[in-house]
Amino acid sequence: MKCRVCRGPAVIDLPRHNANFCPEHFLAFTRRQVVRAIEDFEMIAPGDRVLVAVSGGKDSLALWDLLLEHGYAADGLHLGLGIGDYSDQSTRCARAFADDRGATLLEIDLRADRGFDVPTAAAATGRPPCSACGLSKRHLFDEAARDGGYDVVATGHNLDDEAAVLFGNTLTWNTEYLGRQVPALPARHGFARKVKPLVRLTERETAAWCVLRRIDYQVEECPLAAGNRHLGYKEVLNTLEARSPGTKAAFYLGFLDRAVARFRSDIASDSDGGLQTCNRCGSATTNETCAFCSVVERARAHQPVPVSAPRRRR
Ligand code: Q46
Ligand code: ZN
Ligand code: ZN
Repeated sequence: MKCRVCRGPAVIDLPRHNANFCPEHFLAFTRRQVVRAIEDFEMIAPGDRVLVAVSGGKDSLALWDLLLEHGYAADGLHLGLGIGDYSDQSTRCARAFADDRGATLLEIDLRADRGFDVPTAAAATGRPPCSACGLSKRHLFDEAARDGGYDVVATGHNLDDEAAVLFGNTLTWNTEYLGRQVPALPARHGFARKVKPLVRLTERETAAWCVLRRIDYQVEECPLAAGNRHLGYKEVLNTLEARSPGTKAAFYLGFLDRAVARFRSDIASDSDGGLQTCNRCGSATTNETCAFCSVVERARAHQPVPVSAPRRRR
């Protein structure tokens, strides 16, 4: 197996690009994909302060590494979700990366700082853990960006993630979500811009980036992920990709190129009409109390829920 660029020994094959790369040229390929995503969707402007959502997994650490490498003013924010050993190890990986690079890592520990954790919030509300978890992440990243004066929140969603979400939204013809599924959402209602610079890279590619850059990342799967329907969509798309390399990229990038604009008229109005200020935290909401504050209130009143041991990623 030879590198497409230099003909030296290749370490990775990328069937969708019909190419193999040596370490140096794989890293160059990865950087190009990220620069292209940032430029195509005007994700980050010169001088912007970026807050990176750092879970400690391969995607978020690869993203932070790439943004720092490109000279962006990128700080990290890590949330301690309270998911047992899985969370502890994730926090260790996030801290080790920040120490290594001399980068700024902000941290919020849900249990110590906010009086609840994800497993308890799930039990208290009777909703899937990912629902309480996603809500907490969105709220706390918005809040930290506002309080810290950041212009942009960057997340490590990759091509596999976005293709799986698109697949789900298409299966149910959720046209409003389809209209919103863009990798750069403008700032609104006091919330920072949200961007996903890794949308042109698969999770295999972000893992390879971390290995080649010697980044220690959390390899365990979240023990609460079982039952998340996006995992099923990923499996289906991986089967299609194995038979026909390039399917995932054609599906998602083709959607951005040729289809997403057709769903814009299905997006509910973005005007401030109906929005008020949460009576607990002050953020914009359609109810008296925002969804996050309501969940926190119920979770705080619930007995803490323990977590079972994590499963290793296949
Ligand atoms: S951490 Fe949270 Fe994920 Fe675990 S509970 Fe679900 S959303 S699976 S990225
Ligand atoms: Zn090469
Ligand atoms: Zn609130």
